[in-house]
Amino acid sequence: MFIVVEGPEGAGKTTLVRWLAARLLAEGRPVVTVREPGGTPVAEAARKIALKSQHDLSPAVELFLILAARADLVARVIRPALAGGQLVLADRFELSTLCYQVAGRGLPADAVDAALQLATGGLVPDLTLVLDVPVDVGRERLRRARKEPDRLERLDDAFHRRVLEAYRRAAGAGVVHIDATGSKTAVQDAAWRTIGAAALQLRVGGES
Ligand code: T5A
Repeated sequence: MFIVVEGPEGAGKTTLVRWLAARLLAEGRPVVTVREPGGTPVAEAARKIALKSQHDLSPAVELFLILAARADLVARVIRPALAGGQLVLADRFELSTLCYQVAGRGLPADAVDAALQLATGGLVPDLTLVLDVPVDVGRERLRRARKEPDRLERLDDAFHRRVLEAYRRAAGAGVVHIDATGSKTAVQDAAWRTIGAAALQLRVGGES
């Protein structure tokens, strides 16, 4: 099973991914956890440029850095883990690119779709949990956490509202929206219930 946690800045993705990994492990279900962009030496190098570069990067350069990171991560970590029957839990994946680089940066959707296909070979998550928080709530959480803002986090509220609206429009097989304005426990409970239901559906689908 391939599970992705998505959402805008400060939605609580990393917090939830860590909790889910620990809970799954406690239930005897080891999990391979990845965060995007990153997760291999090449992907970490691309991440550093995409998020920390002091140079001016065009939206296309940003896209190709992120997709280079994803192509390497998919080939070296995600596909081998899934092929070995392991559960993979990702902090961001393809939906981030559609929300940040297409909706946020304004790159053309068709061209980005084609590039995504090339980068992932068409790998689609079984379940995508989209954590929903308003832009100001996410920003306030990151401010309190004293996280050093990266290139994208420093962009204005209009950019981040476009990203959020794109997340809110996300739909399709396996996409589930979770209100992430509540407590960590409330978000964890909602995510855990959703994963349980999705796992059951996959099992039933696999047997029929
Ligand atoms: N990017 C990435 C693209 O542009 N395109 C792409 O295709 C991809 C894959 C990655 C950046 O890359 C961009 C998007 C991003 O700008 P990152 O540093 O890896 O950046 O971090 P993000 O994924 O952006 O994660 P954030 O730093 O925004 O935060 P999270 O992971 O959503 O939130 P988290 O868990 O770190 O929590 C933040 C704080 O809130 C608290 C936590 O304790 C923490 O202090 N918190 C809560 N507080 C109250 N209630 C809750 N329910 C809470 N949940 C967490």
